[in-house]
Amino acid sequence: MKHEFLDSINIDELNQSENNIILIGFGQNDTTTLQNKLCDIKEEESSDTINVKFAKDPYQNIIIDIPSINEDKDTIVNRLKIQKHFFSSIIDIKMICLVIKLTPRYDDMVKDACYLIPIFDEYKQNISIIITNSENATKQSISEIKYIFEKKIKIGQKNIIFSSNLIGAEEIREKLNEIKKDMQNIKKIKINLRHLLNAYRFDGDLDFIEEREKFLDEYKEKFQKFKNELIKTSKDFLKIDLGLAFIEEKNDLIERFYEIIKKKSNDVNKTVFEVISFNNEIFGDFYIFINEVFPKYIIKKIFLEKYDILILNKIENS
Ligand SMILES: Nc1nc2c(ncn2[C@@H]2O[C@H](COP(=O)(O)OP(=O)(O)OP(=O)(O)O)[C@@H](O)[C@H]2O)c(=O)[nH]1
Ligand SMILES: [Mg+2]
Repeated sequence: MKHEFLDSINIDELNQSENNIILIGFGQNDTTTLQNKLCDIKEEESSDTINVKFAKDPYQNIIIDIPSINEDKDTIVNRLKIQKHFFSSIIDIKMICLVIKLTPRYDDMVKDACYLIPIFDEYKQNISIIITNSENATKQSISEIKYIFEKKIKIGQKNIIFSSNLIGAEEIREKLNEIKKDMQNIKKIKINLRHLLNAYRFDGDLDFIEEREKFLDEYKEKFQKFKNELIKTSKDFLKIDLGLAFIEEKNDLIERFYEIIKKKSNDVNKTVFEVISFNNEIFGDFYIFINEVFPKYIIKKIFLEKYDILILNKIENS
């Protein structure tokens, strides 16, 4: 495994550390500012994080700033490559910090969390939430946010930290250390790629609306056909056959859609963006069908090892 993203910290140090903490969020959620703060790094101006950045805090925690999940079409291939590469490397992770910016609408913040948490669904005990930009939060809104988050996303109030320009680094570090005590090291973290892709929430490009509609129609027709078959099928093994056939058809559809968009756009970023967004759009129905057909443990395997790899491999090879 290559680690070209490593600069300041050497690979052995990282592999041996039991104090690796990742920061991840949507674009411009102050992730880098937070890393700089925790690690006493003075940086004059902030810029888009393109690579994974490693830095150590005074307690020897390695704080890892992951490029954000954002809507910028021009950088999506690179971002996904780096994210995929990072999460398939062989390091242990102690804590996953989801970095969410304070907004007046709590439901927007909850929604962000609802997109981020499933990426790490196997490791819910290792998740904490850092609410940034919270200098204007009142005591009341802080307790409301904690309450709502706990209710809706089932992350304990203790694991929610507020951060702002006005809160000192040491205070945040202490809270992180406190939370960390109750967490077990994750050996070789494995994320849910499907949910990572799903967190890229964008609409398709107008340039490809015709192709998209055509493929959507085709998908809907196929979906209906398989649904009708499923109703007629009572034996479990036949249902599974049907599910596998549907996956094949769907992958084939995505494959063809990819080729057509690639030809038309001649731009790999645009193509990948469009394919992910199309795939996200049809995923809801698809998931319901798959859930009716396969036992739960198989579904995990399909999504992790087969289904979205198709798209991600294209990115890798682009
Ligand atoms: N008011 C306020 N502004 C902040 C705070 N933290 C960061 N900012 C500003 O928010 C902007 C985004 O900060 P970054 O830390 O670069 O955000 P990021 O999540 O790393 O962004 P990308 O890597 O580009 O996705 C910068 O202009 C920061 O100066 C904060 O606590 N309060
Ligand atoms: Mg950044």
